[in-house]
Amino acid sequence: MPYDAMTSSFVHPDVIRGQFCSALSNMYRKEVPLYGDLVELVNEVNEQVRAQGGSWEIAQRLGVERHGAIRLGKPSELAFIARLFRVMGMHPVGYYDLSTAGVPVHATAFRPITPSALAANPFRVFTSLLRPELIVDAQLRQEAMSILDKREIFHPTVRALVAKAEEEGGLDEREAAELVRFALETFRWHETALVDETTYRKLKATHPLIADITGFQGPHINHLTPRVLDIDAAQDGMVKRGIPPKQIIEGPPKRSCPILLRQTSFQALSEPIKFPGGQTDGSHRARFGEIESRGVALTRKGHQLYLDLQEKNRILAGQSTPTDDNAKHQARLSRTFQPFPDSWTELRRGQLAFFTYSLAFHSVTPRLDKTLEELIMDGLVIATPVVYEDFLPASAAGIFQSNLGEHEQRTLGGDSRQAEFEQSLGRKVEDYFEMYEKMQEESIQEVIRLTGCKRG
Ligand code: OOG
Ligand code: NI
Repeated sequence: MPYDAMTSSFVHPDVIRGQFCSALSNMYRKEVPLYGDLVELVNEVNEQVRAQGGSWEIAQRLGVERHGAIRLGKPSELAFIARLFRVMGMHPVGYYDLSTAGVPVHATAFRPITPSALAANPFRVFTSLLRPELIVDAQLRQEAMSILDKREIFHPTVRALVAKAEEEGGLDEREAAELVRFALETFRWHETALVDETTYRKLKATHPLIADITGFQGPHINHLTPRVLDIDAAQDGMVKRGIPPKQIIEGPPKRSCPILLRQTSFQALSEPIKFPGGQTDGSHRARFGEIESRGVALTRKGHQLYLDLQEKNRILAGQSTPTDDNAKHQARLSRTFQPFPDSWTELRRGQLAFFTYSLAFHSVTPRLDKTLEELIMDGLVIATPVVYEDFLPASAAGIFQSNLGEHEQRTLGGDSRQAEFEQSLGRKVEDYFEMYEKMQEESIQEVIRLTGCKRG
């Protein structure tokens, strides 16, 4: 039975996702206390912004994390996590190839897809999968794959409950609570490595990410990300609170009409680890805290303009980027982004961003002579920006790199392997452009149906 046909004796997937998100957040705050400090800072900044009159996006669901991230080792882990997340109402959206940026993984984001599910709980998980074929040393590649081959990251109770949910159409309250409890086991930190010290060092020398993915019993959650209403204030606040931020805020510059996604994080902690059999201790960097601020979703045309301007900025920055501080970077970025229209009307008329349309009043007299645009101008129809709910591969790569520290790298760059990724996943990923387009189109059709107006 499909999940949307569930009867009321089952716990709604949105509710299970909410419970999972809050359990994960509690666990992570205990595991990484600095993350708790970041959450406190975010709450302070959000309070200030709200006291000053709020932000562009409705200030709802501020207290819950927007996303987290894990890194998986083998296709069968990805296939099963897709089934687990589906029980929580999260579906794979987007394909992100990070190999072009020297990070040997590709990824998707498991997320709620309907507006009501996003409003109920927006939590999503950026999930990457190792691409072992990018490890140059054939012997080490073999070794990494055989370590992963033996690894089981899911608790048997989780496997059983996911199968049951699929067969019967859902889980009752007791089963949902058990699922959340045992699913946490997969995301927990393991202080003792899965491999001996020599192997760990070899993996790390190839790429720190390879050690992080193959060196442990499970894909520990590596960050959680609450939403902040003023990310520039939060970046400064981190410095003041002694939370070491990454060098720059990723993504577009600050604007009156925010676009896409801006993100920053504190640098991953160096944490003590042990090796099996009481061998000497080591240290490992993987876990951090991140904050994000979301703007309007861009059309393909708008997204291309965004990429072109980022590329232009990279060229303008030239050699200065590595030592650039955030203030300089943001100032340059703002200048480079001058050509990107910064009013909702221009973004809409230029078909650069997605909007949904609705009536300003409950009842309307038919407007057969008018166009949609005229009704907007008359104040009878409202155009609301659609929030970008996805990720940016270049920003993600920046987040990855800032957390790996100085490292050598013995992995290759690769070409995009979406079909292979989807084969591991067991299905195709959703195309987010198509999803936003559909939301926009459905709302236009509804306004046309209600008013009889012309499209344009
Ligand atoms: C994931 C980094 C990507 C984001 O917000 O872009 C990400 C990772 O470090 O595993 O979470
Ligand atoms: Ni993130």
